[in-house]
Amino acid sequence: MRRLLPLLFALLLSPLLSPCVAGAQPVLNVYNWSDYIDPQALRRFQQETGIRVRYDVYDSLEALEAKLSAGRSGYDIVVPSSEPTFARLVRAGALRPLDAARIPNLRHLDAGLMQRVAGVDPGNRHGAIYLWGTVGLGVRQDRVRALAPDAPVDSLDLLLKPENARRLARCGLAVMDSATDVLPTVLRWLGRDPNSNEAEDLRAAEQALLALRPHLRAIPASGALIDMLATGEICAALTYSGDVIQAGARARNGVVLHYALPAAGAHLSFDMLAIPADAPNPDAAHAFIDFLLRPEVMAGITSTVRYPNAVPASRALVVPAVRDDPNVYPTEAMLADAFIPGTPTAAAERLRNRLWSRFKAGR
Ligand code: N2P
Repeated sequence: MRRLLPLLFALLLSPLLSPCVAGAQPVLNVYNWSDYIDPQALRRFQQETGIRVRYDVYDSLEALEAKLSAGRSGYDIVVPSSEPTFARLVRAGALRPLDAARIPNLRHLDAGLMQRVAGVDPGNRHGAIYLWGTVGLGVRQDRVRALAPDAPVDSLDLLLKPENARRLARCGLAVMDSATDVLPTVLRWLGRDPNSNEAEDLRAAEQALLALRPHLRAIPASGALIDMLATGEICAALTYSGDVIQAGARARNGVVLHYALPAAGAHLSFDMLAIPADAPNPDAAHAFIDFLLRPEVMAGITSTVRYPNAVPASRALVVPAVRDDPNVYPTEAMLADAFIPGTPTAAAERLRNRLWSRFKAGR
């Protein structure tokens, strides 16, 4: 009987417990870039919907792809750049088509910007633009001027010309760790096709990177790079636009940062809200996308992370210092030569990855 008692107890209690299990709090599993949301938006979503958000972060497309390619990621929301990652996921059937009827706020999206990503997702069936941005240079202009008075403070030449890099090595130089998001900019700076799959072009990019390598203090993940810029540990770095602007806002002790858009044409990327095909909670994912696309929610996100969004109605609600910063919202003229990278062939992808390993190892 003593053995049976706990069983009896459990049986008696089960009618009481089961409604609790059936009504277990729904969970939304989000996998987003680091430093890419307004924490208040997450709190508000949880309050309004009762859905608990489990939130993980990555800071490179390589990390996101590694996680997703293993399958069964368990995520309901991912935020891949339109090319190459989102394009590959669409092609592989790894994303769930969005049910537009459940995302009425899709109507707020800028049709022209959505058209720019429709090339890899006909009819925009699998994704909505979350935020977008460019790749460029974060610079402490005062430090650079002190060490190399004749070096241009607003050009990639500052970093990629070895005679400049050599002089600036003392104040710290860095390149974010991402072959996917760095090589197009280097190829373009060299006057080559940023999407080239040719071994010869990739060799030229490798030469440029290897010439820079001895002068680099670090090749950190983009997330860590924000802190290195903010603390003044480095004085110039190649990374994402909003990360530089966030670092500038976080900076203390007299660190002043500028963002320089590459004059030869900037790498433009669109980060897409998407639902993996095997998402455990697609209902919550749809509710979350709809929530994020509310103009006032988007305004809070852009004001916090300093990346532009694709919801024009949010613009008036963004804090003025961010709304009026042309590095956050570049003008048409600034983007005239910008390019959206393509998706390399599998063979070129292997070459790019090997080249990147050699660059990191410095040989
Ligand atoms: C967030 C970086 C996201 C930009 N820290 C990638 N397009």
